[in-house]
Amino acid sequence: MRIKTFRKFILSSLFVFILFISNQCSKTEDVVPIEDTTNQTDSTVTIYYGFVLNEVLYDPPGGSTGDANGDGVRDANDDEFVEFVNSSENSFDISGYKLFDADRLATNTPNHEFPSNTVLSPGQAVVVFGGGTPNGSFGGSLVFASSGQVLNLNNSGDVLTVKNSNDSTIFTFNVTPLSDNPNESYTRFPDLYGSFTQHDSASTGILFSPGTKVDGSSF
Ligand SMILES: [Ca+2]
Ligand SMILES: [Ca+2]
Ligand SMILES: [Ca+2]
Ligand SMILES: [Ca+2]
Repeated sequence: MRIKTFRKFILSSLFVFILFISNQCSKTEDVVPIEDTTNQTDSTVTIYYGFVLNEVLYDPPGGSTGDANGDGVRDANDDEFVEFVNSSENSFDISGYKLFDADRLATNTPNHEFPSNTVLSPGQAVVVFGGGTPNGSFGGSLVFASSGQVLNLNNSGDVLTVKNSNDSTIFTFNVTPLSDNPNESYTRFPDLYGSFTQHDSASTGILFSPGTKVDGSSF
């Protein structure tokens, strides 16, 4: 009787152990967590199942150089953009994900909401411009113009908030520590893993790279 009970105990312990292990595996098999251990500005924490904020242009350069969305017009609002990358090994559904600037967060009305059936392939980027009519290949990324209103990332300081389809905040990006009117983007360098740095210092002469790595190559 005692032996039977002991055997039962061992078997059920084994079962629980196997459940635990398989659960751990299923949690990690489809994601590549990003460890941003070298962040110097502490402006962002992006460790979210391989959905990485990689570049932010809150201050488009003046003149035609600043036409980031490629529509032939430099516009301080329309040419702003944010770039995200699916760095995981599986497709990633971002339908219903929302972007807010500080003003819009206060009223809970997103500047942009990704439409249904927005699915990022492994390694694919998605770029959201403030507005206009984006024109270009952008490294084969998904490209949107902000759906609600322009991104409205104030050069003097702002906070970008990203929420998922359940309206849970998944991360924020604080522009304020980087508010030095750079006339170029801030990008992670190295792409995906590095700290945010001004684009020109990551790739000389290139001021931004919507949809591509800093050197213009595809993700
Ligand atoms: Ca701006
Ligand atoms: Ca433009
Ligand atoms: Ca704003
Ligand atoms: Ca880029």
